[in-house]
Amino acid sequence: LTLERSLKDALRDGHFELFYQPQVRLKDYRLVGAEALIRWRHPELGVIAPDKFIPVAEETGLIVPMGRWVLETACRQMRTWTDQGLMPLRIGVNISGRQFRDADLAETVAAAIAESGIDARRLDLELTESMLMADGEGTLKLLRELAALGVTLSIDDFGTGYSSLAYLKRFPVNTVKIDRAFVRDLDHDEDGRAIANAIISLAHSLSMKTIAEGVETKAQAALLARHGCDEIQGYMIGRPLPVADFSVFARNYQ
Ligand code: G
Ligand code: G
Ligand code: MN
Ligand code: NA
Repeated sequence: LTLERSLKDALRDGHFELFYQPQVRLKDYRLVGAEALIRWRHPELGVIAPDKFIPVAEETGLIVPMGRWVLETACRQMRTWTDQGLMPLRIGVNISGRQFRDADLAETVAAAIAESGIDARRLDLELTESMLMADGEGTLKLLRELAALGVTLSIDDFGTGYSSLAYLKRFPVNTVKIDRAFVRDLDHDEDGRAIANAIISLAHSLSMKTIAEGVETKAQAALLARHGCDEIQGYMIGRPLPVADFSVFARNYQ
């Protein structure tokens, strides 16, 4: 209950902040996007990671107004970077289960796009497998509604959920984000490489793009490039950074 109260106050008082983690295209290492990742800048405790408060925000429903703030802030940031002449970047925003089930999600996304005046095609919504698996018809309808706004859709942490591949082709999803567990396994053995290769091939055969998460080494990037993976994200390229640091990173990148 105290954490719930503190989260409400933090949202009201502007103590949340978005960090941005760079995403690059493997064929030429161009910076193409960034994932927005929420942080709580606590006046006494310092920066608090999302795994410490997102679950409580989910349980209490606070994730809905918090998620609206994330969408609005990410869209405004994209607009600011565009106005500053920074290269056009796509921004990925994580959507939680409760947010996805909220009746106003499409309206919230549309409002954030309209208010900021950004190109909707540069906003990517990261969904998870479990959200897509939940309820066939309602899910499909919502995904179509979101896609109709012009945004792109990704499946986050791919391979960690229900792992039913049948639904992939039913839904208007553009990108598969390969979970970092599979990227870690690339180094270990032939099986790890076979799994990553299979995910990339599957995605491509369904006309979807792939982004590998948690890429930490050049060896991992080289293996992913050999398997035809489209983009990478991870400490090898850059950690999630506060806005000012990300701006510097982006200007100095390559
Ligand atoms: O930034 P970090 O790697 O610690 O994020 C951990 C997890 O928290 C991410 O995998 C992501 O799923 C979740 N997360 C981060 N930012 C947001 C956000 O703005 N909204 C939601 N719903 N989840 C987020
Ligand atoms: O949306 P998702 O839950 O995948 O959020 C990504 C999380 O993974 C963030 O919390 C981020 O800090 C973390 N992360 C990003 N890059 C790397 C990496 O290269 N290695 C590891 N171990 N974690 C990473
Ligand atoms: Mn994500
Ligand atoms: Na992820």
